[in-house]
Amino acid sequence: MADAEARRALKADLARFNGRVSQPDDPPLFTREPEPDVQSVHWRGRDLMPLLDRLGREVDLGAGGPRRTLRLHNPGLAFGTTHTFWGSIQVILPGEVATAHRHSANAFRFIMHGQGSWTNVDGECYPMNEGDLVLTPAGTWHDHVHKGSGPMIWLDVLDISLMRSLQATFFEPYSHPTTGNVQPVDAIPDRSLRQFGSGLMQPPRAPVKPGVNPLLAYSAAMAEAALTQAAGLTSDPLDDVVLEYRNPVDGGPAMRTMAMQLQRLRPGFQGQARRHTGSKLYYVVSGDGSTTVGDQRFDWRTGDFFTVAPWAWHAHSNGGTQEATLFQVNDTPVLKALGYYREETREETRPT
Ligand code: GTQ
Ligand code: FE2
Repeated sequence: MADAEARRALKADLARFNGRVSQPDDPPLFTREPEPDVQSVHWRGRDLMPLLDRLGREVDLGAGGPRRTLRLHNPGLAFGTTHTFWGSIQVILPGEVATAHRHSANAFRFIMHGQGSWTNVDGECYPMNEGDLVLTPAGTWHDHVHKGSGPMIWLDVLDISLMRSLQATFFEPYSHPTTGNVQPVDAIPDRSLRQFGSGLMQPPRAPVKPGVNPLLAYSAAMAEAALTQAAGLTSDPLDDVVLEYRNPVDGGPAMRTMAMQLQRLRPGFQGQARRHTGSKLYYVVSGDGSTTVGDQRFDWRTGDFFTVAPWAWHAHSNGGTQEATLFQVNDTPVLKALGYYREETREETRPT
């Protein structure tokens, strides 16, 4: 009996007992290199902004913990911005409250526009102004309250795709006997910042959990000052001036599953090409420039977003006359933790 026939016959008999044997027409078990479903995508701010405006005007923000968001959808996937995380743009209007809840997904916000909003994270309150980064680690209660005037717009990133693929989804709406569906504010409303905000000096006996970042907010002013200091170093061949938001206790990534960076590309910078496992999303904070990803070229400007798919060659450049600033989130902490991280760089400044 030919092998193919034997396999077919076995397939039929094994099926009754939830067993399988590989068939000649099955796709290969392994590919030489990653062949991701995730696509590298460019979203233009000028396309999204009018639709965000409509979203704010035409879509209600109900109670019970829903959010009013525009999701950055990856066309290669059933859901998600990449196969591990979701990036969404949240709109909240003056006087509105996004009520409290908690979930097993890790989340953070990077503020795009507006001022006067506050996020309450487990009783601590942090302002959300342009360029601020606020974390809501897995399991923390959080609500957002907008006390300012004019719409607030921020980028939310949550490791929802990863959480779903691991089938570890938990969600709980909040309820409090006196404050209802928003949390009361602690007597020390910014405890994590007071304890860990300097980064360099910390209370020696503050309790911390291994791997969990106790610092909940990184202000735009702090990040800008750090980036200005780093600009005095030798240019990084891949990223020019780049800093990672770090857990001040162990120096690890800001979140367990997601690392965030801020970088500045100065005029004339031509970055080396690299590729690595893991996916990333960029938000253009200011300026313009271009990134080649595989055989695509994204000419980006302020307010744009783009993703880089796993193992895609990519290189940044700034051919203009102004500095450009990019915020980035990536899922490499997951790959590193599990031993799946790999990277390569090319000497040339352009992928071929
Ligand atoms: O603000 O808590 O974009 O729970 C998606 C889920 C934002 C949030 C999102 C969420 C939130
Ligand atoms: Fe949430």
